[in-house]
Amino acid sequence: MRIKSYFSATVEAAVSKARQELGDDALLLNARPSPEEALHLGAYEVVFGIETPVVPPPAPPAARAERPAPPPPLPALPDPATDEADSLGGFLARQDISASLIQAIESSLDEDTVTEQQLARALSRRLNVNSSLDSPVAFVGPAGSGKTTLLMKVAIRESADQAVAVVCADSQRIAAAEQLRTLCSIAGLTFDYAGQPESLAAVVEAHQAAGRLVLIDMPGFGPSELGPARVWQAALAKISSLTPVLTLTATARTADLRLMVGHYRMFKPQRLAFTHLDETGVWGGVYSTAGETGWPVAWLTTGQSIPEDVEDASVRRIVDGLMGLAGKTRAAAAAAG
Ligand SMILES: Nc1nc2c(ncn2[C@@H]2O[C@H](COP(=O)(O)OP(=O)(O)OP(=O)(O)O)[C@@H](O)[C@H]2O)c(=O)[nH]1
Ligand SMILES: [Mg+2]
Repeated sequence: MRIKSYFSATVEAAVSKARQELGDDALLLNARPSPEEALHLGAYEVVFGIETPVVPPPAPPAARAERPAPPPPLPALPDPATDEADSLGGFLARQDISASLIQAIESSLDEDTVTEQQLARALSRRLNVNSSLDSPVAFVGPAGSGKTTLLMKVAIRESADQAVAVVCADSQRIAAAEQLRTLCSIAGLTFDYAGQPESLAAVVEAHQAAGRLVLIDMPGFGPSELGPARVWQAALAKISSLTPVLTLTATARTADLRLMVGHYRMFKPQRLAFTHLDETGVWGGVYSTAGETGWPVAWLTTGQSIPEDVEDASVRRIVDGLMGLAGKTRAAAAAAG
């Protein structure tokens, strides 16, 4: 599969330009506002994949020709303005996939002959998912990353199958506990507060003993709050079979997510969750963080609505995101007016 970008003032104009050149068989992989460095080419970028070379139909056999002439080689599509987007590496880089993963993916594929399915398989190989819920879960991560919202979505969904207790360990933010207590009372969930690190393990164990799945809401710690972060990490370490879920915003850049992973590694995350996927079409941060850490992705969230906007992560969904199927849907909607 070859990949080529077209830029224009509107998605429709860029798509029509691409269709004129590539025909109807070319696959629309992504449509989005142009990156800053390509804005001079047009406000929107559409990315097309061309699965099979467009070869001119063979000339009718000459009366005396004994063997058909070999098909001409695939003509190159030189376009200095879109040079970067024409390569597989350029496409992956635009998705903000980390350089080391791009290198690994490129070296496992033959760029000249690679099909969309082969690329999807190569991308899938580095992903794990796991959204099972059978031991206490603590939602850790940067301030404002969507921990509490995700916890409530998961708690309400899971409460259909088992008893759930929500434990608030957020003593940092004023009214955090009250907000969560109110949400739990509306949803009919058991709520408890463990404002002191020393009390956390006992509170969790009491709910476990009562047969409840315990979901723990942790405060977010900034880079300058390493002291309290260590204290709470030690408190979490006392809970047996705990699953810490590092909750990150999918809108952050891959490099920033890597910093967050470094910062929160002390909590020994066993899973990842990504929020705010409704606000981005770029999945490289999700992919690179999961690929580089090897931690399974548990949940993806796509909006503020509790409990609707959450889904169990699947490899297919993440790979589709990377290949631009979300963009394809948007472009189709835009083209339909
Ligand atoms: N658009 C969108 N907004 C989200 C999503 N998840 C959470 N939010 C919003 O993001 C904001 C922060 O979410 P919280 O759940 O309070 O984040 P938090 O990590 O608990 O924040 P702290 O407790 O302050 O560290 C809220 O306004 C949420 O409604 C999502 O997937 N998409
Ligand atoms: Mg919170």
